[in-house]
Amino acid sequence: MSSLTTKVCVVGDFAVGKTSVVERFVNNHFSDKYLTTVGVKIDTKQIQLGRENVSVKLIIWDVAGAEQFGAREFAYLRGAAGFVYVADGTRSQTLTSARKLRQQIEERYGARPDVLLLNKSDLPTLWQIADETIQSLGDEFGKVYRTSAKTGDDVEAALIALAEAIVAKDLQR
Ligand code: G3D
Ligand code: MG
Repeated sequence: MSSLTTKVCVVGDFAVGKTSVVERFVNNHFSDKYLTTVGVKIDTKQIQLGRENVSVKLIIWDVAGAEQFGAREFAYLRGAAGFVYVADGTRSQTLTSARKLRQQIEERYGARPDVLLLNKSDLPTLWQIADETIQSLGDEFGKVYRTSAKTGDDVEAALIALAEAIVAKDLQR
């Protein structure tokens, strides 16, 4: 078994659920009492990828939301091996923000493995993103998941998919 430590950054608009998704993944817990993250919050989580027989320590940077990243936010992203883009499925403009951010980040740091989380899937009656849109997003982002930090749905699957993509890229070098 080989091991690897890797930095991933979680980015997206205000209140899409970035901090909640990380809390769910790291501590398997959901709380609706978060304060807006100031600047950046860093957590770590060790996972085993059975297929690749690799142990991965993810260092997860939860970067506070902004539609347009400034110099400080971009500095936080330096050295990231992969990105978790988060949008709120009940607010379609947050998907536009995630796509813009992805473009900006790619221009600056080059292409990196990524996943898109359309979060708050536990709120189907408020959902604003059509299935066809979700399918076409698969051409843009590495993988797309409908997640819920509240129920835990697909949060772990999404983060594991990202870790697998990072490991696959690492093994190519
Ligand atoms: P952010 O870190 O992207 O800014 P937060 O977002 O994790 O702080 O979440 C913003 C709000 O969305 C919080 O509610 C949080 O409880 C809620 N939220 C996050 N993920 C989900 C989810 O999957 N489902 C539902 N229903 N709500 C979610 P408040 O009320 O504290 O603003
Ligand atoms: Mg936050």
